[in-house]
Amino acid sequence: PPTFIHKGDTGSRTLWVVVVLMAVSSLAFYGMAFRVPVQKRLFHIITAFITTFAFLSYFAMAVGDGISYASYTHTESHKHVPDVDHVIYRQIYWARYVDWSVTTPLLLLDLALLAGLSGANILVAIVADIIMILTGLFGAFGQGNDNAKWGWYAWGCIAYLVIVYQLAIGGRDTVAKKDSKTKAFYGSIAGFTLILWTIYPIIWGVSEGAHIISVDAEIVAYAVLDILAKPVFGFWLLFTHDSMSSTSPSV
Ligand code: RET
Repeated sequence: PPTFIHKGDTGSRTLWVVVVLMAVSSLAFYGMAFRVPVQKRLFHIITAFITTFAFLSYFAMAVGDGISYASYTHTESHKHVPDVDHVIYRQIYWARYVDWSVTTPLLLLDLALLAGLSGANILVAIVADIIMILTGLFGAFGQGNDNAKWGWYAWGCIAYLVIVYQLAIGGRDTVAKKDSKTKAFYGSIAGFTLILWTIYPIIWGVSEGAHIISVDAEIVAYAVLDILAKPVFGFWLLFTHDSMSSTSPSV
């Protein structure tokens, strides 16, 4: 008989906590947007949209929408007995990928505008980002073929390296022409982002990928990362940006 792997109480509670945190930070970001001069408002609007999408996606997952089951076969091998194949159905929270496909490009836009990245560089980073998220989605739904699954993962990691290159090399080169405060701030917040973002494919590898950790552990791990990558990133960006006189988005 098939086995079903799904969230428990910890997962449910965690999802609701994030719903509330994303809602509260969205309201704060919209509030902050009204209080800054319109020339400074682009960062606020982008950041408020990021947590709004996250709020909607977490609301979906908390009420049980945006979730499907993907099956895989687990083969049990023992000496002297024939192998036994178990079909396992594990929950896939695909609402995440809908969220990420919109919000990670917006996060990159925040960083790109801070650094003053060119249009071409911004587009390359955003297209690589969309490829990265969609490969993760295809890999998560891989129909039991491990080679295909890790193939998708490999394409996603290559796309991620393109993003790292644009932020670390491209961003550093363009921000070098700006004032020292912006330069230092970009170094810190882009560094924070790259460290954080690198943990996502690791979590994916042990949850959707290799099915090592439970669905609850997966929900908690992504929740912690999402709170750091969206509300914490957002407050840090907006408070710092508000206190800087010279930095405004370069569009
Ligand atoms: C996947 C799997 C394929 C390979 C790579 C991935 C990277 C995902 C990242 C996600 C970042 C999400 C953020 C969400 C904000 O709340 C898709 C897991 C490289 C970097 C920042």
